[in-house]
Amino acid sequence: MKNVKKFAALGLAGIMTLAMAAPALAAGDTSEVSGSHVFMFKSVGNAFGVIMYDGFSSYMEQVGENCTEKSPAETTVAAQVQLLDEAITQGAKSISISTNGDTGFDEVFSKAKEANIPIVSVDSKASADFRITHNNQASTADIGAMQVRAAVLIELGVPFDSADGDMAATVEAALADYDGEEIKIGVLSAGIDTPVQNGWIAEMEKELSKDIYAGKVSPELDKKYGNDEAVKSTQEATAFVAENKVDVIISPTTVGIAAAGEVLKQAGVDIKLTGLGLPSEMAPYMPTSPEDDEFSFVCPYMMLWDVSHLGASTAAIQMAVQNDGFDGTEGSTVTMQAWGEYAEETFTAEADADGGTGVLTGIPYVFDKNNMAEWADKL
Ligand code: RAM
Repeated sequence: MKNVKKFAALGLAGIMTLAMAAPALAAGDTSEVSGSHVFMFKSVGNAFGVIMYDGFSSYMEQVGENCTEKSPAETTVAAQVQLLDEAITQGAKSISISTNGDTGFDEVFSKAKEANIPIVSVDSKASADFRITHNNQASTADIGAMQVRAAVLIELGVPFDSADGDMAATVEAALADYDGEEIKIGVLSAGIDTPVQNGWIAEMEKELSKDIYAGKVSPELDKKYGNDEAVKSTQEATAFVAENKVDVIISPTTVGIAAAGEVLKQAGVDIKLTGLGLPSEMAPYMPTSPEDDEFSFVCPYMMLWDVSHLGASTAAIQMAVQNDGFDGTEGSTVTMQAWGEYAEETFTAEADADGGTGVLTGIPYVFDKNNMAEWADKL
């Protein structure tokens, strides 16, 4: 498996320095921004954002550039707009952002454009009108479909390793033999307007509209929104338990899946869990040994990608803008220097459905009982 090899190389720069991650600037902090590449995640305190910034800053350090994290305390568009405005006024060199919504940024992004501050989005898109390009962590269609397949296989008691690399065929075969009640899937997402999660949910719905699911898995997803906040995500996960309407929950956010893991573990109910999680946060709810019976755990398996590399590739895109005239047009390329244990890579901007372009820099990876012990300490 190609992805295993690439992912197994993950380690040097990002992960090991996690504990040393620079503290994020609090809202209103005016230091360190001038002449610096600003990285803005959805909010501070999200481990996914911390790991991404660690990769970003490690690459920037390697190429001799300064960078700063400037993420808001609250996971809202308004809070990001305020900090963006400050970053522009303070003379940021570039802005890399994972957005909390798809509207509300136009005015501040125009201001950045006028000041010649390039905007690259990562994880959650910025408008095609203002971004140079979007750094996509893995194919949106793949992530959406894989999460549905994982949810169905888990509900049917099929271990991931029996899929032998072909989840689609395994789901089809398992459903062909299934004549039980219609399976109901719940989604515990981030914000109701968050572009990246909404993109994945649309792909989940597309997957569920395929004939193989008809009459066996409900095409309707029961959606709840935890806003990428631990407290709100816990409340929403608790509501799933109280309502007892879904068989399995997909949480396409590391904050949501960890909160749901704890709620489901405490409740001791039958509802299973999968989605996108950090192995370090999900270890208490997942099998960690090949000998484990994965179905006695809340979350038998889940997915993610190389988060540190995602941050580093974002930095590489900004450096290509700065030094190589990369403007994000379709077909233009970004060369990412050898970094950590990675050899030099080249990424190509491809047309995106929203009229802008995107650069694909990663692939989804499944964490299950066979590799969790290895990854729980690293990611
Ligand atoms: C969360 C964020 C992010 C998502 C990951 C999987 O931390 O919401 O958008 O990509 O999880």
